[in-house]
Amino acid sequence: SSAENPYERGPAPTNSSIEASRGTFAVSQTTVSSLVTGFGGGTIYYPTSTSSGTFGAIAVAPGFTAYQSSMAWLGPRLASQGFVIFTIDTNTTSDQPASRGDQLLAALDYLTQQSSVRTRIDASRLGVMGHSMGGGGTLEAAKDRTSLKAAIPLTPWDTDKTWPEVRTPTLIFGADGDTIAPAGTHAEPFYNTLPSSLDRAYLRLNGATHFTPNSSNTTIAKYSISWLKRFIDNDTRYEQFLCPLPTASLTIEQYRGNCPHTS
Ligand code: 9J3
Ligand code: ZN
Repeated sequence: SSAENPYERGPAPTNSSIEASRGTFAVSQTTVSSLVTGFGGGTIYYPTSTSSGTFGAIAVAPGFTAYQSSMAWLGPRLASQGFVIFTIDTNTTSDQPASRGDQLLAALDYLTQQSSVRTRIDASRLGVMGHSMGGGGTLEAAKDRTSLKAAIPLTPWDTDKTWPEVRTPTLIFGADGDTIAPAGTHAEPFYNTLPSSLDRAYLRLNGATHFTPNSSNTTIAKYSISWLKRFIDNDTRYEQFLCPLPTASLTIEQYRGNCPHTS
């Protein structure tokens, strides 16, 4: 890590390093029992080596009727870039977004205070991600805990359409073909109602559905890695992938955001 930024981890990034199926850190994993309180257990993916210092950590929630397995691809993909990733199950698969938000925060507390990897984590650098109702839960968690450093809702669903309370840098993914949480009534108003002064971005996936975030996806991965590196690690080496704003492509129908970033 550099003298300028004690939180940067791993080598200088390139477009191919953020598109790769794995980063440079070997990853181990450990299971958390469903008998814990506050959430439904899960799997922690973490860099195996302890020689690079502590890491930022992110809890990841699934959508309605779904399990941690639906988000499992993000575990090794993100942890191998230098994060501790906790994919969780919810108490019940029908829990609503506000409950999923509380469960994401309970999972982060478990991770930093009780888990077997707690000494590997920097408890001041935490984030949340989630799919669909778990994406709504991601916004709910950020609203409830403004100290979070990054939030990434993936094709989010919530009955609350307005998020002016959020203070956490937030990257929202929508999908052009989403008929369950249509971007025009979920992801887009969620983005539009975040404070305009906030570091925020909206990426509308092209040729995608509500369930695109449930399988390995390079566009989701590369911009999630960049967002987490930029705002959890304060790693400005990744600013090049976020600013100037990405242009439309085969996989990006639209990208909106503020640029340059303020935090
Ligand atoms: O995948 C999701 O969490 C979908 C949200 C949904 O189906 O809401 C309808 C009740
Ligand atoms: Zn609201």
